[in-house]
Amino acid sequence: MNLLAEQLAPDFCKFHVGYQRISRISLVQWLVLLLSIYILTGFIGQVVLNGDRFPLANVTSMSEAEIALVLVADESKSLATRKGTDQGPRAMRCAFENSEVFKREGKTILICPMRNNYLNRRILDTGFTSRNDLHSLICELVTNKIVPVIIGGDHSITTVAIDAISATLGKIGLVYFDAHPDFVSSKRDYYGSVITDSLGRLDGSNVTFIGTRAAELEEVENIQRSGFQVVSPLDIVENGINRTIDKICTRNTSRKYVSIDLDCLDPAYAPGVSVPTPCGLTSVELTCLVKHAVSSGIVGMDIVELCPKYDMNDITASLAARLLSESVASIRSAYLS
Ligand SMILES: [Mn+2]
Repeated sequence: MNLLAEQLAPDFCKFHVGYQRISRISLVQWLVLLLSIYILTGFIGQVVLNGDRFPLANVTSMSEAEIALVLVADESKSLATRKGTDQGPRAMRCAFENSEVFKREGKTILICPMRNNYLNRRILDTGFTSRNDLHSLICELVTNKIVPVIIGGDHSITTVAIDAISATLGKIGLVYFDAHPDFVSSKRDYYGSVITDSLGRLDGSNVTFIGTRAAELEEVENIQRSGFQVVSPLDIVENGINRTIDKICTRNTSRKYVSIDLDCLDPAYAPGVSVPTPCGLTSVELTCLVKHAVSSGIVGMDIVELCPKYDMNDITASLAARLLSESVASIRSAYLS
């Protein structure tokens, strides 16, 4: 043992001397080093993010595009106790790369939906956009007759989208897939007041809530006053999916926006959301309804509230990616018809 200690001692001394040398580097030098690492890794992160694209994006400029994917990593208007929807867009893109493509012999092959496909679509991935820049970007897209497909982020980005689109088109219809009506009026400008904040821009005869099941009393009163159409999960169970499709397609014209809060789904299918609510839609019910909604014509759509921190094995992120595939495959642009 003594021999071993003697053998180890010199190395320990060398380390000790080295340690003292390191500690002699001045505090200022340490700060400069740490700042450089911070800036460098932040810069690298930006480059990697901006280099990333959804695999289904096949054009690189607005002049070529008919559909634009817009990512908004923002949850500044959420009051949820479960935070993390700002990580939703990134998680959805990763899930898309894992579950919506096959990789074989160095090739990436897109999965083709069985009803419609997106291979003849001109799809642009505009990358990440801040909440502040979203309004002007959507105005630009709409002016260029491009359908914005926005990926959030907390649900309040829908308010920005509706405001921007209606600035060009006037009042628009809305199909709102959500467990909650987001129709609070005692508080404004947050993810629970999307409908109240958008009221002046909506065509009241053309608004449908789907999957609604968790409202505050004031929201129930606001719905009754508004005359908006509501289809709860219980309505779907009792009346069947076809009746719901009829409700979407007969009342909602092509000048409509489709918003999908992933919490409209049952938490069994979508645990990774910020406000999970039991007794929701199944994944295939939602997919079916969304495909019918977007194929009857839209001015824009979004998929919001993915909260990866609470997801399990990417189950919600993969479903969100599938919803994106199925939607994009079936979108009929109100700008081109
Ligand atoms: Mn919502």
